[in-house]
Amino acid sequence: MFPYIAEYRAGVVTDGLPGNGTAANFTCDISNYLVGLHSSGEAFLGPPATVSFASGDDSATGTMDNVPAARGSVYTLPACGFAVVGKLFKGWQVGSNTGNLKQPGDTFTVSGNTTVKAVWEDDPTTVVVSFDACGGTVEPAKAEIGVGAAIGALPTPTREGGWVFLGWFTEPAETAFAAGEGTPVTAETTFDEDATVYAHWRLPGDINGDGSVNNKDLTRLQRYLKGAEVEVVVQNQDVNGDGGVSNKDLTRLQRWLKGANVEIH
Ligand SMILES: [Ca+2]
Ligand SMILES: [Ca+2]
Repeated sequence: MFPYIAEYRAGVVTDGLPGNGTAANFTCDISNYLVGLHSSGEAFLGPPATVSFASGDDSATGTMDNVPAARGSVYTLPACGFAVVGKLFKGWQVGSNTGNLKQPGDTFTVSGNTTVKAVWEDDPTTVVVSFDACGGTVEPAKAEIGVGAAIGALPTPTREGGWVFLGWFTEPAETAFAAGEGTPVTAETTFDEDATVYAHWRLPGDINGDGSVNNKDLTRLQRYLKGAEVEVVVQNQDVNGDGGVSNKDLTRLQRWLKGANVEIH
């Protein structure tokens, strides 16, 4: 790499006094070198290094660009451009120095390529509710609310393949037959600690609850309508959406399976 040859000279003065002042007073006239500020405030030319930023948390959002800096220069730490739901920014860890967190506006001397990592602490006044879409997708996947506060507006997940969202619940649905059962989560639900809530889904026409719609569902509905003791997904029986369960639903499902231009509910 570059030999460490900082030049304690004025560089090429474009404005202001040589030797002291800000780096903006100087122009680099050596290829690949950068203008930096020595801790004394004197500008100099030095070989380049990179200051890069790490979020410090897998769930962080935001990005921060790498910053080129002259090796040996004093670098002033910026504000944190990352955010983590439910956590507060505690400070910057410079390199491997875990014992001495620095704050935005603090400085360090760039001795080489340096990673500056954000350090976080739990926000004691908030809880994080995670949304598990259970086969679907949802945005945002987390909400931060005050301890004991109502969660308010809930996100609506989506799922490919015709699945219909039944709502958020405190437990996942064990099977299609259990979807919609359990304790629902509403805008008024409050949380005293971090929690995960789960999407429940149903698939219109999936009478036997096996996750697909085919002739087996037709047979199952037929048997059910004849009074046989068979298990059916209650929410999926009213295939034509008229509010009742009858042979009309059987006909509707049959036509849908044959590719007719009809809707199933
Ligand atoms: Ca099925
Ligand atoms: Ca019906």
